[in-house]
Amino acid sequence: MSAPPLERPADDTALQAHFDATVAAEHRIEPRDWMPEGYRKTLIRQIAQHAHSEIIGMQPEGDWLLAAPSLRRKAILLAKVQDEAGHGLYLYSAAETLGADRADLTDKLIEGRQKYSSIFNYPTLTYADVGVIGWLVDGAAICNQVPLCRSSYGPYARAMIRVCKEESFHQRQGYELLMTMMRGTDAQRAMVQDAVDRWWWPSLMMFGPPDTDSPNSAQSMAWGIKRHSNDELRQRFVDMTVPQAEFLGVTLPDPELSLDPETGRYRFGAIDWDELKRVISGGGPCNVERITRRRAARDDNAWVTEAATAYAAKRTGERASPQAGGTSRLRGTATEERNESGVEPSSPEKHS
Ligand code: FAQ
Repeated sequence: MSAPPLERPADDTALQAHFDATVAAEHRIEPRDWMPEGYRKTLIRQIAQHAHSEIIGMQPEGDWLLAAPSLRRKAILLAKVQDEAGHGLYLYSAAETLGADRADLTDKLIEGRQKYSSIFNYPTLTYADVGVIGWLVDGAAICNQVPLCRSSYGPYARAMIRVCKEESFHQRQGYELLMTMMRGTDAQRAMVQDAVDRWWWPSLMMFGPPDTDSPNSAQSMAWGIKRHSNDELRQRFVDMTVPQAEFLGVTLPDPELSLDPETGRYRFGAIDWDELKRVISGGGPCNVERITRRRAARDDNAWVTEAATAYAAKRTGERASPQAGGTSRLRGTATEERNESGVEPSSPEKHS
């Protein structure tokens, strides 16, 4: 809920005061409300990175779609990967409410001017990786994203509600897959342990740099965009996951992991922050592959966007701009329309 609107035109000071009061009261900022430019830019940065993560995040698991070990596993994985695409779409739409252009955001991703989560730069070597991504990566995403359902920006917070429901389901499917493998052969148990060994530390890095080295956290928390610090969420994830690992029967690859009897929280070993920096800045095992594939998807499928844009423009009676498809694309959509409906399109343009 947004705070009641101002009754009279106000200067920037009054608008700022109204914004501050809305955030302090834990009400929502909505797209047409006044907001400080820094707030808008920070939201576009975070939401765009989040959207890019969902879309790039389809690739590691997508690699296993053709090699899933059964029809059931294939159907589950297909549904999960499609969900990630949907999450990307909600998030790009939320960024658009702030004035961002989706095609521009995609260009920025491909040109390395915007980030996506470090975790998706690691390879999926065996089918156990699919289970471990569900359990650990979706588990970490849930820890991070449930508080974002209370983010101060309305469209982002509302998108997170549905995303989190679906991520919970993803996490359970991952855990169920791993439980099944752990009840299988020694070789299957070894595959699960190997996948856990490779994904544990990168999962902890998903939460971002330590609070002492997180330039955006303080302001984002003051604005109610982030609700908890990176370290706090990382600790919650460890506390939640250790008992799950014990139940599963795997060992987490950290000899320093131990329960602190005084706090009831788990102590864990030092994270390799140099690795996070390296992966974020393009030096992870799969960064080049991920972006190359994303670039190819944008370029190879540009005609679909052009055709859809031209078709939409024609339907609303607008003139399609030259960039939005050109005559050959218009011809294609007109033919499809005629074929489907059995009548000529209503546009007065001549199509051959
Ligand atoms: N990877 O000052 P902070 C998922 C960047 S979705 C890459 O602490 P902030 C679903 C950070 O952007 C996973 N970059 O930044 C799924 C900033 O860069 P900038 C994505 C990272 O924003 C599951 C700089 O470092 N989730 O998994 C990372 O306050 C399975 C300084 O950091 C979200 O995006 C990193 N790990 O906090 C899909 C959630 N960490 O822009 C498929 C929303 C930090 O200044 C399969 N985002 N950076 O150049 C957030 O909560 C926050 O943006 C953080 C970072 C916590 C990620």
